[in-house]
Amino acid sequence: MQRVYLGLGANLNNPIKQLDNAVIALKSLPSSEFIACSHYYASKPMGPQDQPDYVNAVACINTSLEPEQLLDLTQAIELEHGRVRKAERWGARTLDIDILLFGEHTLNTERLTVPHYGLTEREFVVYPLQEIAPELILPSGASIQQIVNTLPLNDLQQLPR
Ligand code: PH2
Ligand code: MG
Ligand code: MG
Repeated sequence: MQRVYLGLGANLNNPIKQLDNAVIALKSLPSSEFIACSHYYASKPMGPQDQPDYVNAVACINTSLEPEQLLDLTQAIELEHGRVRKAERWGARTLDIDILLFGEHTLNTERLTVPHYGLTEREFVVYPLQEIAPELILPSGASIQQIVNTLPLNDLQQLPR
């Protein structure tokens, strides 16, 4: 059984509803137990600025799935919720589910880089992660608290539940 943290993001088609649906779908993943989801956070777009603001959150599950099995299932959830893969890097999307951390593992396969490469630089990942896992230590040895201390909020806003 591994503890896995997932980054959730959306900025099209009622982003809050997209995240609600993602949480419902994560609760029915096979061989997995849903542990928690952070508050939702409104965030300014990273990347192209001519796109709507995002809503982001971090969810936690325990799973006995293999990393690539989990990736298949989270990609299926993205597609079920209307995600269209586009060429534009960092462009708008209805639902994005990123595997941030997979237990203590460091993975570098064709399909998966874990920890997620942008994790420590993105306020919309780091703050919600700290909310649900304040004692977390990353595989690099850095604590989530240390990372929060070096990362400005950059307009991130916790939304009421
Ligand atoms: N995701 C992107 C591109 N830019 N900006 C914010 N604020 N939140 C995101 O989740 C996000 C982004 C592509 O994955
Ligand atoms: Mg993604
Ligand atoms: Mg992403």
